[in-house]
Amino acid sequence: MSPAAQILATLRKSNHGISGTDLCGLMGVSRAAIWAHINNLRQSGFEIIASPHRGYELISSPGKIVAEDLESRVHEKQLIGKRIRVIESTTSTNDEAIKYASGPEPEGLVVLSELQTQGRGRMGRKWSSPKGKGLWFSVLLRPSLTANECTQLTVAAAVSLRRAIIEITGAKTDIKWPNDLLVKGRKIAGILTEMQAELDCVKYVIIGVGVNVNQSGDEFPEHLREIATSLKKITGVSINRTTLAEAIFREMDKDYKRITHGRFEEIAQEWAINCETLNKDVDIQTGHRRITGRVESLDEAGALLVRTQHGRIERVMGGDVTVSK
Ligand code: BT5
Repeated sequence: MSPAAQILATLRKSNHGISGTDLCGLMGVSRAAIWAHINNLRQSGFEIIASPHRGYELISSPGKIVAEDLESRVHEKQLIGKRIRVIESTTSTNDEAIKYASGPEPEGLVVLSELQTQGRGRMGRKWSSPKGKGLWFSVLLRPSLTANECTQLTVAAAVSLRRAIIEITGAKTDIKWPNDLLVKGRKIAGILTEMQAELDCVKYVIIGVGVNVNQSGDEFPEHLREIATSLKKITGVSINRTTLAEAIFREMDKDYKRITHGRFEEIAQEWAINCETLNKDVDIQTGHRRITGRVESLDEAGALLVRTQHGRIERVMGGDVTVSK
């Protein structure tokens, strides 16, 4: 953890303030160094007061996302979020994460941007990512999975996101296989999994996550107004994005560990309970094929098992699902 993140974590724990001397002792640095870090944090928008009796106190955090703030909230045993990069603007956080993935960067890195100028969905579709209104981030993973098994990671991200959203906002979302979270049929979050694999050996996987947090109705582009929604629209209040991101990273970390310990079955069960696609008649466009049938279950790799009109089971690894009315 960086010194600034350490200071924030300590201030948050000490409800009644902490003296400069105690902070120096805890961190093993000089008073001047503490002073410099506190001043930098103030410049980033943290309100920190210093008084002779109570020492330093954290009064409020800025509305924007600050890497040190997020870092200070990540548990030391957590892999996802161990390193966090926050940028003001980029084409797509998946592009940024891919750059790191091509180097020696270990797994667990999160790249988050306040604005994406070319946020993307699957198959070249666009993802609207207005400045400061949502969580637009990508997680770098290097799992020991086959390329096919990586569907598990998308399924896992959906259940992690769902849990974190309920915990922080109370909003209940439905999962639409493989990568959508919906509220009353409107999309509130999407996941884009991209990977690099050679001979079925996965070099890296990037899990890109977009969550609509604080857009009001007219802040969505016209073509999305009827099909998208945000947590603010659902709950009627603005949501603290840092608190939500903290919960999402924690829940994603739990599910990633379940997968790496061979416990995907638990995720599949949770998915089944919350999935709007299960036991429904569907139409699936996958590549050039169209499959019509009833969704029966998810298999151990995260693929959808669909019983067609002819009674056959089709295994679907990816595609666009339309639930028949
Ligand atoms: C997705 O694709 O749902 C994946 C979205 C992933 C976005 C994240 S943000 C961080 C990371 N960096 C990126 O560049 N991407 C990831 P798909 O299932 O193909 O859905 C795309 C469709 O969703 C579009 O064609 C629109 O109809 C709709 N859409 C676009 N922006 C939206 C938004 N903000 N909210 C809800 N729906 C949206």
